Amino acid sequence: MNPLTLSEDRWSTPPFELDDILDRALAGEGPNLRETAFLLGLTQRQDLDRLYDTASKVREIHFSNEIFLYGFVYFSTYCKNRCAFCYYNCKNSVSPRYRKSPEEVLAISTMLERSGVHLIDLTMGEDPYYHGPVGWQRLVDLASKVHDTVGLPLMISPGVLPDRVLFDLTKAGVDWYACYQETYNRQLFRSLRVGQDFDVRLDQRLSAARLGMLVEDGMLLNVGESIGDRAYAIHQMKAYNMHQVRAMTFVPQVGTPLFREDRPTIEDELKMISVMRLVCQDRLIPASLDVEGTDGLKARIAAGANVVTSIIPPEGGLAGVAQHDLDIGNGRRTVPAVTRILETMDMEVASISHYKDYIQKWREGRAVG
Ligand code: SAM
Ligand code: MD0
Ligand code: SF4
Repeated sequence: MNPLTLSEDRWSTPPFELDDILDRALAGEGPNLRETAFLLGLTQRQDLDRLYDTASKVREIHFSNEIFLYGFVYFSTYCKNRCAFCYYNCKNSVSPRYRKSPEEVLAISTMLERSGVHLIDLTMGEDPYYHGPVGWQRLVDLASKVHDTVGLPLMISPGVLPDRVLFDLTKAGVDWYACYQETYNRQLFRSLRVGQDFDVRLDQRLSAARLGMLVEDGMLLNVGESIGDRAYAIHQMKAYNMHQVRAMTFVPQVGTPLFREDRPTIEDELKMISVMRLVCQDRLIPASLDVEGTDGLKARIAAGANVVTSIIPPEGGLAGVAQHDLDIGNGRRTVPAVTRILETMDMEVASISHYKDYIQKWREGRAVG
C-alpha cells in the first residue's frame, strides 16, 4: 500500500531542503519516499536545473560519460490484449500489423549490430502466433537464432509468459527480460492494462530475475497517476532491485480509448528520469527515442539517462510503439545520428566490451567498477 495515497497534508508537509536532499544524493544516499514526491513536485526552473545537474553528476560517478545504445526490433505488431493506451491493442483497426519472418529479424538484428548498438531488444505484441502452446517454441527458436547469429546481449519484451518459457529463453541465451508495470496503483493498472492481472505481471519480472536474467521495469506518465503514485513506483522498482528502470510519457494514439488531442508536457518525464537516477543510482535509465524522436534526446541525457533506446534501422520496415513512424524513415533513430547528438554534449558511446563487462559483473552480483 502506498503511504502517499493518504491525504496529501499527511505526507507533503515541509521542511524539505532541496540542497540537503541533493547533497546527500551526491554522497550516495538517495531520497526517501516523501523526499522523492517533493522532488517530483518541483516546478521552479532553477530548482529543476539543480535537480538535473545533480542527476548528471550521479550518473557520472557510476558510468563516467559513457552511454549505451539499444537496437529495437518490434518484430510483430499483432496483439491479443486491449491495453487502453496502446496503438497496437487488438481493438484498434487503424494500426499497421505485420509479423517479420525469422530471416527478416536476423537480417535486421545483424544490421543493427554492424551499426554499433550494444544490445538487441526483440519486442512483440502478445501475438497468438508466438503466445500459446504452439507459439512458445517458435519464440524460443527465434531468440536462439538471433543469439547464435548476433554477438550482442539480447533483451526480450514479449509480454507475460509461462515461467518455463522464460527458463527456455534464458537457456537460449537471452540476457534481459523487459516488462513494464506502467503503474503500481492497482486501480489505475486495471484501467490501463484492461483484463490483465497486476500480480501476474509483477511476478514475471521476479521469476526472470530468479532465473538469472537482468530485468527492466517501466512507468507510463500522464495517464491519471498522482505524484505520490510516481514516487511510490520509483521506490517499488528500487525495492524489487530492477536493473533498468524507465518512464515514458504517454503519447495518445488514434483509434484507442485514451486518445485525446492535447500533448502533455515532457518536463514530468525529465523529472522522473532525474529522480530515478537519484534513487536507483547505479541502474540503467533509458532516454527513449520513442516519445519525441531525436529532438528529445539531449534533454533526457541532461536529466541523467544513460541508455538510448529505440534505435531502428530505416530500411527494416519496422514500427515504434509510442511513435510508430517518427524519425524512422528519415534515418534519425540510428547510431550515427544519435552519436552526433551525444558528442555535442561531451558524452561518448561506450565500447561493446564495456557494456558486456558491465552486465556480466552485474549477473555475478559483483560491484560494478
Ligand atoms: N507487448 C509487450 C508488453 O506490453 O509488455 C511488449 C511491448 S512493450 C514495448 C510496450 C510498452 O510501451 C508498454 O509497456 C508501455 O510502457 C509503452 N507504450 C505503449 N504504448 C504507449 C504510448 N501510447 N505512449 C507511451 N508509451 C507507450
Ligand atoms: C523503447 N519502443 O525503448 C521501445 C520499447 C521495449 N522494451 C522498449 C518501449 O522506447
Ligand atoms: Fe499488446 Fe503490449 Fe500494446 Fe498491451 S502494450 S496492447 S500487451 S502490445
